[in-house]
Amino acid sequence: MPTNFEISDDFIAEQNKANKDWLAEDLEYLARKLDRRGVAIDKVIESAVKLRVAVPSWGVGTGGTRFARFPGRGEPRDVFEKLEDCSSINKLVRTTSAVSLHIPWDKPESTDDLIEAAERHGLTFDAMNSNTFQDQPGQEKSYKFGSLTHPDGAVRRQAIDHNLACIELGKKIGSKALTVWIGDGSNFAGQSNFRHALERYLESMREVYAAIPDDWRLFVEHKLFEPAFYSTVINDWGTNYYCARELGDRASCLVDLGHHAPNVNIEQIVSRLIQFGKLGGFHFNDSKYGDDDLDAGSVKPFQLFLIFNELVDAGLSGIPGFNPCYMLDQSHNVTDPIESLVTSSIEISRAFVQACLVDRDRLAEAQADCDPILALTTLKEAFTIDVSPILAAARQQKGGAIDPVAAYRASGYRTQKGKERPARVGVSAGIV
Ligand SMILES: [Mn+2]
Repeated sequence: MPTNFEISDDFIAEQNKANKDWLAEDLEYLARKLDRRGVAIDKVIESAVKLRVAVPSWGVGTGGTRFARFPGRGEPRDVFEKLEDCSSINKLVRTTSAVSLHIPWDKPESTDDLIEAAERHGLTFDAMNSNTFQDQPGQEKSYKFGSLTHPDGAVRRQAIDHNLACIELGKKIGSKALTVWIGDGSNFAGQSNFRHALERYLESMREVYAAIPDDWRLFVEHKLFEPAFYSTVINDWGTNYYCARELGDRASCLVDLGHHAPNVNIEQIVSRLIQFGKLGGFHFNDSKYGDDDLDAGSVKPFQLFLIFNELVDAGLSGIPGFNPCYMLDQSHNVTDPIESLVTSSIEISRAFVQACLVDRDRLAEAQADCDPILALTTLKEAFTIDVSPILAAARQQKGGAIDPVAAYRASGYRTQKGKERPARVGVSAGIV
């Protein structure tokens, strides 16, 4: 392999020198503040150190809209260059050591090379993602009118086989989960028989589920609309829950924050899925109007906090089988994708740490006393604590950057990649 530019541990340590003093000062103040409330800051830092959120391989390329895509400089051109970028993100924040692949976008010519590259970068593989929402060159049947739910059994067969191939590849590279999102649905009233489409979905998915190894999980991802604009087969969490339950214990629901109608109470959906033992994991992003795929925590940080409030509460309650997987799934249209993924992973950590600081006894008391103001102020108190020093300390402890974006910019990484990766014609990134 040629020696491509990397952000070295030494460079990060050097950058951290400039920020060490203020971090110590801020930590000391925050430690005193938390101590007054009986919270030991070291324990909180320890929790932050353990948190993991996977990054999607497709996130390191520039996304786009239905109207245009504006390619960035030095974009990764294949899965190996995507791993390079994912590795850089992890070096800066140290919480993103797992990468989620999308097949066939990331299908390698050699599985051994892929394994070797991941090992070299200190990365592992998160959930495999199958793609039956677009046609690939040379593909026999078209997914224009659906895949796993298509009225034609031959199309369904092709879509099932693709999912089986994703599982096989995943087994070789050490993945432990398959995420299935389908674009199937309809654009016109009467176009599709809702009941029959869902029956076909379950029939197809039963075959996929049967191929899931014992130590794997199968995530079903629902989505309200798009690419189908009248109806979607797996349209909401209720349908998702029903399907996951029908399939079996290894199947659970994946919640993509953008896949709900505006103003839907997502934290309550999360709570319901936890209660029903079917919360598999998340695709984190943010939105204003629809499935905008904006950066996590950029529009509705309080919602993100409230979701983590449910997650932390479930963790503390020791709910059996509660073990959700966290992943970012967003589209970067106007930013350097590395900077977006770095800051978004920090926002996930921030919401988690804030949720850890909720005074749960006082919240329970407020709930029991029917005191909504005390309940809300208890949550708000945790939400408004600036936990940045805790996040920075957790990163630093693992060799990451105190100020990751500043360190990234100072490294000149993007300029270097611009030289190493001259653009290839026809490279495109995707959004799911
Ligand atoms: Mn998603």
